[in-house]
Amino acid sequence: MKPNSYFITTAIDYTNAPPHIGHAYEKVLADVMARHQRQRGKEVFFLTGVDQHGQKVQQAAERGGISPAEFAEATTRKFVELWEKLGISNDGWAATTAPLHRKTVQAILAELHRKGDLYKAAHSGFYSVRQEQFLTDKERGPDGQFGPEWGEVTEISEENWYFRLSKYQPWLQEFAEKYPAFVFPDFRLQELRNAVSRTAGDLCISRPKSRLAWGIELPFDQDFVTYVWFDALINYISFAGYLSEDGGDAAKFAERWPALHVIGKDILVPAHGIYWMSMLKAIGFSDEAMPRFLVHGYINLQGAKVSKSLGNTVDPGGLADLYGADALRYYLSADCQCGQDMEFSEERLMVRYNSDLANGLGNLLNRTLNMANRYRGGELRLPENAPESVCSLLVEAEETWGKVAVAMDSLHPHLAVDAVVALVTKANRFAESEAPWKLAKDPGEAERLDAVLYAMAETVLHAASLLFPFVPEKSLAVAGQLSLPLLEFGKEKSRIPAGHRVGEPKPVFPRLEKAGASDA
Ligand code: ME8
Repeated sequence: MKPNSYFITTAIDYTNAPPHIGHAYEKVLADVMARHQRQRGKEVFFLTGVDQHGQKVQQAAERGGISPAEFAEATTRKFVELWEKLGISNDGWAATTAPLHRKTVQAILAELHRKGDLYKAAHSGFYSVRQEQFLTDKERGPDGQFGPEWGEVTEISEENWYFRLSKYQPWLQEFAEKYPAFVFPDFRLQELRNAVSRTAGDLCISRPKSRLAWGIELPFDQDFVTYVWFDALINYISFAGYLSEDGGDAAKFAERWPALHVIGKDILVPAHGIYWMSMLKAIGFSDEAMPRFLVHGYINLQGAKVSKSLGNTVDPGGLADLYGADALRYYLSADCQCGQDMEFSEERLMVRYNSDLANGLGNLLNRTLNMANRYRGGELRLPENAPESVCSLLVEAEETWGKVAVAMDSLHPHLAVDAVVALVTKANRFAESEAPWKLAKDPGEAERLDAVLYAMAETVLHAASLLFPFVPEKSLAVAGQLSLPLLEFGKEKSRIPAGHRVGEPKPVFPRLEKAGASDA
């Protein structure tokens, strides 16, 4: 990552089924980090998108009696609509049927073919339709059978194209030793190292058109399309300007790359950690130009992974309609330690929102504006010799910026939220102990009352600004009521000008009550 740029991607979601809460979790997580880095003044490129090719999409389309292109397009719309609803602020959109992507994939295939990294061979064996891969004895369970995770398994024999994955195994093993920080959290790196040391054989990167037509044709053999993973992984560079006749984009790619890839725990091994890393090495990326991985856990429902096939899905769009997009964003980003699994609970969503936002920031905003309007006609002023308690709250507000930055840099957004919540809690306690409603009755305390109201307003502004990446609409609503712009890193020390007049309080965070019925 270049010092002034921040390139973040998510996985691209399969378009064989509509989005679920796990997809929403990942996009919100990446969005929070992208928005935070924009506040830091970084040139952010946030890329997300959809994985439109492959057997899963072809099969789903066949079941629906429409073409794969129509099917992928219809599901893609559902993803696009959901990301709009959730305020996902992606700068790029990776849809793998786009001509630019096809061109990039074909150019890379042609290059690998030219340098002898691809070869054609016949293979017969067991094939998992669900996972779209040949299986080996390693995949058999203790009973000698292929488990249910592989779906329907059939024995087939066919010629295909292979990528010399094994050629890059020694390099990858060494790389993982030398650069342990490239995978977060640590225990996933260990998992990857183990997998690399067990890697044997090459990667089949084609499917005969007779079996699967819905993919990108190999540029050197028209009877085949590209294996969906080989195609999909390339999105991270094709939509960032890797291949472009236009020199402008190539320059942008050089500025942006390498990326931080936000992915779920199921796709580090082998797809990203082994295939993608080896592909990048094969097309000439140096060790310094290798990406980093933030590997998040799963959202579970009653302990089981959310998935359509288990029938235990929660509809993220429905939740956003019911509770508001920001309530869902807040819950997903504040209530989960990145890297760990999370048990989805509507109850928890409401508890976190009500305690941190309705009773916390909302209450602080409301009482600040009420009292500023009642006692001071809405005008704020910080007297020169402010009392110690006021100075200490203002210092705490400023120090929270550093705590948030450290938490975000160490990929712990929930700790960033904790730091802001602690600040708001302190400010509410400060309000209780200073009791401005009492100060207002004593003309001798006029200066202290000014200082207390000022410190409360300033804290609201700091907290709302720091929470902007998490709850952007709500933060803007808070700033609107203060009649002030949100603060950004580097400008966080600016003081509210003397005589500034705040607006009237209107509830920004109405308490959430159990509404029920959000199951899809
Ligand atoms: O894997 N909780 O697509 P996908 C949290 N197209 N995250 C989850 C999840 C859950 N219950 N279920 C899935 C693919 N995810 C490929 C990616 S990238 C070049 C190609 C995450 O739709 C999953 O881990 O199955 C992945 O990061 C993303 O959602 C898309 O999953």
